[in-house]
Amino acid sequence: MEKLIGRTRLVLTQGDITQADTEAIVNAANSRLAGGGGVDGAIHRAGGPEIMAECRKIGSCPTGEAVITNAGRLKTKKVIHTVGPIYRGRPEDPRLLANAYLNSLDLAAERGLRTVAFPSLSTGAYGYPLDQAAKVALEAVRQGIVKNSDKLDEIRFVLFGQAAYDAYAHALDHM
Ligand code: AR6
Repeated sequence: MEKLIGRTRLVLTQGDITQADTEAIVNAANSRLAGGGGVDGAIHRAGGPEIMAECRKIGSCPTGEAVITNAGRLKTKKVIHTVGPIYRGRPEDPRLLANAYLNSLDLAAERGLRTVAFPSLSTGAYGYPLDQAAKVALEAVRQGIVKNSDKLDEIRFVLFGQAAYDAYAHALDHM
């Protein structure tokens, strides 16, 4: 599924983000940049130890912000590590989740990375309900594209499994 926002394509796909051939991929990291399970584990396994070595040098990343490293053995050029909120049903959860997408897109645009793949941040270990997260994610990405118009060619969501794909497809239909 695909939608054009200005001259930027917003694309929904299903698959494994470690295989993405975009110029940057986004990692669902934790604030200590310490690695873990889910997307984070998959990216470090597939990319090799170079990525963690850079994460150690950077040290940490507050919730909602983003940092960038090289991509080791991955096809992509750079990995943007961002930290979504651990879902607790607080009023600030949507803002923190939106910030993670917006700051990742700002960083990509600033570095001249024109194609970016995102996983569904916060919806695994961090427990954010998929339907709510999909709405926040797509609205934030729309805003980020508008803000960085002419600097981004394609923003792709690489969704893991049918349920995640369906939630994002539904949210995009209603956007
Ligand atoms: N490609 C794309 N999506 C994936 C992949 C993959 N290879 N693997 C899992 N997903 P999660 P979070 C989906 O838990 O909720 C880590 O331990 C998954 O199905 O990766 O932000 C970190 O170190 C889910 O829909 O990230 C943090 O401590 C989505 O990616 C914490 O988990 C996000 O799930 C971050 O939790």
